Amino acid sequence: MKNLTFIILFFGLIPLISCNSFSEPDKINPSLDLWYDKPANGWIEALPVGNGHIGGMVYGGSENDTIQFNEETLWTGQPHDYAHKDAYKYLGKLRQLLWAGKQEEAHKLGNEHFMSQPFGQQAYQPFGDILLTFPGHEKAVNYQRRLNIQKAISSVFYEVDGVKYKREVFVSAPDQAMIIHVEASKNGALNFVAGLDCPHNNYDITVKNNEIILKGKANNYPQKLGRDGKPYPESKLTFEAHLKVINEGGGIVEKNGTIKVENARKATLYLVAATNFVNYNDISANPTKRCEADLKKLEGKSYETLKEEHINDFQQLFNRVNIDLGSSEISKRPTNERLISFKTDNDPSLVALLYQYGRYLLISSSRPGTQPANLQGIWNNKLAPPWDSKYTININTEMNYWPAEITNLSECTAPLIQMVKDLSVTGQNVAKEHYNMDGWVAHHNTDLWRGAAPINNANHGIWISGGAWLSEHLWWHYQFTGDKDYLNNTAYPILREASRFFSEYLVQDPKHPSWLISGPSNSPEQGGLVMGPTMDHQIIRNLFANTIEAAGILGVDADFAKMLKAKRDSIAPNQIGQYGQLQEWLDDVDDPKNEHRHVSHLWGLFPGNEIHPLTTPKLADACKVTLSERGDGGTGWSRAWKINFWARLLDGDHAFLLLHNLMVPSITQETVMRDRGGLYFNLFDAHPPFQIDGNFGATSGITEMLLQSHLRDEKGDYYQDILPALPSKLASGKISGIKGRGGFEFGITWENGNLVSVEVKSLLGNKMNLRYNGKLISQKTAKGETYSFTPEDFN
Ligand code: FUC
Repeated sequence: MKNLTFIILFFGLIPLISCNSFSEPDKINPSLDLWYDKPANGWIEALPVGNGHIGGMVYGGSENDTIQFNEETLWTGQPHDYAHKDAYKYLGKLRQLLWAGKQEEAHKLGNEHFMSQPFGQQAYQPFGDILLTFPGHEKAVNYQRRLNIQKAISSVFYEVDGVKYKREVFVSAPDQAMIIHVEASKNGALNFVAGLDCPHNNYDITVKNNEIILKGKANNYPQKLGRDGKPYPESKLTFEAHLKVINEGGGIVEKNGTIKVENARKATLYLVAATNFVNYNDISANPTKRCEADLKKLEGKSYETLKEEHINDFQQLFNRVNIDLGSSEISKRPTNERLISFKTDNDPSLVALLYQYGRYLLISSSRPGTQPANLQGIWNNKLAPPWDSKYTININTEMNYWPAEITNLSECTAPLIQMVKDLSVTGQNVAKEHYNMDGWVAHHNTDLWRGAAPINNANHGIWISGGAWLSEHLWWHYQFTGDKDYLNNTAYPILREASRFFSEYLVQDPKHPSWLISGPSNSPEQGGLVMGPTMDHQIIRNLFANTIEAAGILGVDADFAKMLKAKRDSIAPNQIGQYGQLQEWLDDVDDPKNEHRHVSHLWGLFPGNEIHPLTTPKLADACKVTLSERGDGGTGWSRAWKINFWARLLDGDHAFLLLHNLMVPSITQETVMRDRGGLYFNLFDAHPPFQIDGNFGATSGITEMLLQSHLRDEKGDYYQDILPALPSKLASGKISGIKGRGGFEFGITWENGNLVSVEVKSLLGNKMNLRYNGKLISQKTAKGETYSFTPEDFN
């Protein structure tokens, strides 16, 4: 009898036990949580989640929640060759006009005969919205909304009539789906309606078997005709998403294209999405089959399993780097409040949060097999997004990938490498049609269809270094990984063919017959078409150097490399002008009052490596003059670039000033082209409007304050410069997991502005040149070994 009472009591308790299993929110971590006490007021306050394939922006409203979502391949347009047939016939004439000082005529001729067909490229598109309605929840109290960037989970907590509610949203890479989990602390208290919406003109929503199915066809490009009056190719991508709802307790009703969950305790929703896109040249996939296959893989997996798989996968990348810059009481406030008062506060953990946020955003928008992060990563809610949310490759796309190798996310570069590979094919035809030359070339933008011809307007669209700059990233990947198979099979053929183009393209400068120059081109995006902008020369010099070195490592193409070396030595050098500035153009025409956002001619300082205070002090001083003239403002990405410049000039405090200028709240949602960069409350970078490059550029810039590895000794081994530009505002801290060229991984601790200890793991067994405060430790290393040093070890 006693036993029976026990059994009855025990089993009677089980429902209560499970009721009580509702888990409370974790403690806020000021370096790893974005959090707010209100739902998002508009898209740029929503919180981003993603797996490179699907992106979501979670608004977190208690009564009405919206998750706006994207799929990486949903663009306007179709496979298309943008090259302008026989444009090359005008190349000679363009050069003659520019040499004769007839720039306007050159622009006219360029616009008539030399531009992409049509003039513009296509646009990245939003996919749809998940709409969740919780009747009566407008009364929510104790509301909290957050994004934990270490677990990559966005969540919402609140209470209504004494019942606690929780929502979690993440996008899983291993399970290729967005997962939404909703839960109440009381049995039967969960009631909501789930629906889908879509901004495109042609779509259809049906409901069956607990699934809402959205099928549609992408809208055409928002404008019918390009600037040349020619029509944009129509859109041929079709898309499909399935939202499946599984409830625990209660029931489900399908009604009017929605699913209603009644009197449940918990429910999990799965969103899968796909298009018919296979690659830039093939759109033959079946989105229905893709969605069904993705959903099938989820069958039988509990929410807990999916969550665990997601966290494990995400942390395998994210947890490689830890940063601790200290925190204080004020770091505990909501993120929007921290951002507003950052201008006066000492809140270094907000810097740490922004730093890791850049890594979070890269992992969430760029995974092997996906498209690279575009101007907005993977997050876009507009049918006509700013600059089409495409790939601007005269700074922005490259900036997206500046933090990838140095912050231990080499894998995330795979989509960029694939894009360059595609461009090396489409760009071959552009090299033929526009220049009648071999190799490949890409201009200042590209899209899903890998357009490589000059777009928009001759005055800035004819810029020939897009492919060459992207190729620098292929070389970086080798410098950091030492992967010779990759160098041989992927990188080298692309570098070689990019170099082949420029070896034919460079032309003798009539004023300095011993110089080779580029042109027609421009210094992005000002001054119009010219012959010989400085930036082109710096980029081409690096491209040739990387190609020559790669050929040497692989033991191939010795004659070709010799020819490149001779040409490289003749490329017009950097010049210092009348104000002591680095000249942006071949002629000394810089305006000291020019505050243009692009500082292209400092490419050789960063991300290039040919200018540095230690190796070329005069040129480095000239860069300082230029930077001082340009000022400490600009668009979000412009400020981010300047953080990196000042770090390379070894001026940590000035670098921090730029970081500070980037970390100002940007309140206006829609302002375009106002050089007032900053951050939105969700810490997205504001050009404005939202443009993700500034986030990535900031993460790169902070890393450059702590470690630089671009200089080399006479044998070619890299110097690892420890704390080369430490700002006084970040006087104490530690970081682990960041990487240097040559395959080294670092753990660095510093206090009161001084190094305390450094640990170096040698990943490839290369010689190590560790430098701190001008002192050097130079030694051989064994692969896999870790070496520890204190300041006293440097001499
Ligand atoms: C370039 C920049 C703009 C903007 C756009 C996407 O045109 O000059 O500022 O970032 O790319």
